[in-house]
Amino acid sequence: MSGSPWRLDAAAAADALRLLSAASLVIMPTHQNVDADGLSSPLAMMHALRQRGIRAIPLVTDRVVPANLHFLPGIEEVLVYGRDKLPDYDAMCLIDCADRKRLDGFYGDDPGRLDSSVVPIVNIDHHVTNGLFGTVNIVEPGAASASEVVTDILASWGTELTREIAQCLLAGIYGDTLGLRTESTTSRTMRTAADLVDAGADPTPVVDALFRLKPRSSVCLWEKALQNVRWSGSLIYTELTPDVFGSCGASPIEAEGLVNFLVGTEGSRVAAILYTNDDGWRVSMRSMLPDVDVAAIAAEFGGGGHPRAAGCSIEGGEPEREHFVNRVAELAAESVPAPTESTA
Ligand SMILES: [Mn+2]
Repeated sequence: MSGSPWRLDAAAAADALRLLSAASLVIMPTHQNVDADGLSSPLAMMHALRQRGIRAIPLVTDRVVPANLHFLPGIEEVLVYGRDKLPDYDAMCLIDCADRKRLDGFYGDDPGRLDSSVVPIVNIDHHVTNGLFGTVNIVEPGAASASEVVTDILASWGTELTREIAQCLLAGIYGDTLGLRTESTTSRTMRTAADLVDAGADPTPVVDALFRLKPRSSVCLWEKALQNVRWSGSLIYTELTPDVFGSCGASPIEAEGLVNFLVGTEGSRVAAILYTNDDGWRVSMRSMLPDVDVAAIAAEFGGGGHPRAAGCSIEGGEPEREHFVNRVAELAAESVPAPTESTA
């Protein structure tokens, strides 16, 4: 458990409230492939601003409200870009979005929408890479989730922490920390979660929706992926073809937890999933060991990422794939300490 302590910039939070209070409608577009934190945090903000008579609406930018987030209080008020009519808005609040380009079509169709000199933007986030594109920026990389930052902002505003707000914020924290289990989880994160439970949030539906309930297609996909597990040295890997996804009726997102499942296998130093495509394979890699840097391994194949999670692509066929798995095994091999020099 690590993570630097952080303290909310109360002056920026006050600026954000002034900006939002002046608006007649605040739109809150979410990042593409929206997850629990990305949707829960604007929903909590919607409920909170309503207490002050400010209208704010979350907008899912890439066409789908994920089925596992339907339990969030207020989800029926969320608009979907391209499906629902875009209302007239005069302020924007982006939460959990490090990059304007991650707003999918909402940005792509008209980048001018994200010009803060045209429409004022409140930018609330916890990604260290945030572009600080807002009129007001509240970015706290020490926070494990945007929902944690929003919890503090609402407290600084004197917002009444209702059960529905607490439920949204707890879902966001659990989503980004995998239920308070990631390295980014701090004691502060846990205290915030405890405060939300005290305010009426119920962890059970959050845990069920985010970590337990799954479609039958996921079990089909995992069954086939696990039957096909192979090793190269300490690399454990499996391949998933479009045929497998098709025969199970599964979407790519359903394979996402699989590499994290494999990485905990005894005797493995690196885990990978190879997704077959027209050019070869897209690879997702993980390691749990401090002496293995999968970002460096991925970089050798033109990819990148973080030391514990990275990805790359392999172009070609069987020989290229064999070279890849052998090379990863070589790079991940336990380093042998250099022999001490003998003067005898
Ligand atoms: Mn987040």
